Amino acid sequence: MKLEPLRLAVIGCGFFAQNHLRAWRHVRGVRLVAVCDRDEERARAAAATFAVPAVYTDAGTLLERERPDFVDIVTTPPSHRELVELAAAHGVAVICQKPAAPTLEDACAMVTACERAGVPYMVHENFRWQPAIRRAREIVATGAIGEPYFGRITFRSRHDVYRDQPYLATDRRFVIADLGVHLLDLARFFFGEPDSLLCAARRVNPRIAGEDAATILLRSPAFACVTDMSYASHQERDLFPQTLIAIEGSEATVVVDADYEVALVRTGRRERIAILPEHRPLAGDAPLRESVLAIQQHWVDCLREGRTPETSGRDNLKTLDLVFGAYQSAETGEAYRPGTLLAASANPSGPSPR
Ligand code: NAD
Ligand code: 89V
Repeated sequence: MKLEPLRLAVIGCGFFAQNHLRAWRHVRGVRLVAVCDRDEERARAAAATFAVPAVYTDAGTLLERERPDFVDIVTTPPSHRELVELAAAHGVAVICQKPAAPTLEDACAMVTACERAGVPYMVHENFRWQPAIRRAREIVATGAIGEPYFGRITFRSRHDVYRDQPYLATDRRFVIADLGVHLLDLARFFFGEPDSLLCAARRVNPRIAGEDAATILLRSPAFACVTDMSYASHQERDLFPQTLIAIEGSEATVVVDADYEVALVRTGRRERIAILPEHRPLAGDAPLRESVLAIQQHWVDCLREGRTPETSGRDNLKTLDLVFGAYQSAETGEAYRPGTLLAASANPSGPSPR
């Protein structure tokens, strides 16, 4: 039986939405029926480029008139809560860009709104959908490296990220919230939940408001994982936007090296792992773009099959807890016990995490 395509609308047509819009053309089982941006020119430009029939400047009006099966929210974080709650109030499923919200209370409220309304909700956390990273995770799952006990997940650059995303220069909290959220999700993807976190962070670039370098150590009895990030690093070759990974196990190490090379390393030996050329319409594009297509397809497949997506709103609360815990640890100099802030945010009578 041929299923009708799911009708979707994209809200927010700025910088990163171009990647979403481009990817939606290749996702199986969807039809893009409308775009919306407060900035009408941006919405119109997106509609023209991607042949979208309807244009809105107000998300509420779009939801009333179009009644889509789901919306894809690609606005900046301060608007996420309002838009996710609006979708939930209309009984519309929702996928929302990272970081889900500027506070844990907002993120919890978004999950609650969607759960109460019975609508699926996923955070667009795309780094784990990069083909090389996915392949490395599969290798760990085969047992080829033995028992994983150490990880290093690193993203260091001096790329002028502020050119395309100027709000990052003025956000009081920058690199942990914007980029660290990806790396902390990857740490959870490879290792599961830590029981302790320690963070050091600093601002190197004096022209921005927030921190642009951070190192976070996650620990549990089973593993230690270091995630480190920077937009201030002088390097001979800048690898933006690549994430380098090493997962050490009792039998071998799996790495994602420069230029997305996946390899299995044993003392004195390196076995390159090819990433199979499956049917990947955006293959050859920047793997970040490919990861956008992969996560969007995952979301649609989950909606159709009634499955919970990997980075559901509820799952993503654990990643955000680590983000806010990292800020707390950096500010206090003390280790953070994961789950503490989340418990306080989910229970408003508890101590405020703000
Ligand atoms: P942007 O400022 O370029 O675009 C956001 C757009 O949303 C703007 O055009 C703005 O007018 C519109 N908007 C804001 N509030 C709105 C509302 N209530 N209704 C309708 N439109 C509204 O921002 P961006 O750089 O594209 O970032 C968007 C999101 O994407 C952020 O959450 C950012 O963190 C994320 N992002 C993710 C990745 C990734 O790899 N996953 C990369 C870059 C950005
Ligand atoms: O997610 C983001 O905001 C991306 C990146 C991590 C590459 O900075 O722009």
